[in-house]
Amino acid sequence: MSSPWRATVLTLFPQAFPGPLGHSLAGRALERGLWSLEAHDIRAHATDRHRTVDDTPFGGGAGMVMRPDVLDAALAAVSDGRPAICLTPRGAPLSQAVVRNLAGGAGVVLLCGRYEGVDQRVIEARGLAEVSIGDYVLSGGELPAMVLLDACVRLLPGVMGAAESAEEESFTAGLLEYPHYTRPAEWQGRRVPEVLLSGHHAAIATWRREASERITRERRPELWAARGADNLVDPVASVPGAP
Ligand code: 9D3
Repeated sequence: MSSPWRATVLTLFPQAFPGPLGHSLAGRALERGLWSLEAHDIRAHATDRHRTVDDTPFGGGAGMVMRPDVLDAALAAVSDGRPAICLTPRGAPLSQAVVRNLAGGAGVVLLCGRYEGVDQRVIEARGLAEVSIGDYVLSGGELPAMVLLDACVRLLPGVMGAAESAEEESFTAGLLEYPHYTRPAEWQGRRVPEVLLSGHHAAIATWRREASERITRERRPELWAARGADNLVDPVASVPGAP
């Protein structure tokens, strides 16, 4: 192997890492050297006596804003051409297209926001892409960073078996999964669909395809409408400064 995929996280809570990423699939891959993870304390780049990392917003309003000078110093200390992403509720939604693109590169630098947000000038000056993991309010960017890393790491070469890798196609193709069943064939009076017991592989494939399509239509009409369209593009790849 050349050099493993490298993740650098800038955060006020470096002790939160690796957290859940130290377990399960990502944790085993970390132990096997398939990727590396460094969490850096943003506060180490504060310059005043009180190690201040935030200040009040110009224009007024609630909360505090992360200072551009401190964040710039933190970013300068780790930047090496890898894409740098700020996790923020106002970012572009994380998608499998974004994940696939990042996993195919050298790694990523992640800036975890806290407080109300990050001074806009450091986002522009450093060409940071902004990514959100969904429309709900969390208390910081640390969990989103872990979500993004988990999604990337499982795509790295050697992390998953070939069988599981093939399953990737399903979501990538823009359909939700069909329902799954195992033994017993009858449980609490509920029978497994007969076709799945038939051994008729073509009929099983047809049943699964139709089930996937119906579930996608019912639960995710916007996914169904975009099927086969350009939902495979990565909005983060087109950010100013992205390679
Ligand atoms: C009052 C305006 N708030 C925005 C909805 C301010 C605000 C709330 C929560 C600013 C930052 C946060 C902390 N969240 C994140 O840093 C974050 C996040 C999230 O809350 N939801 C989904 N994805 C992400 S990525 C980073």
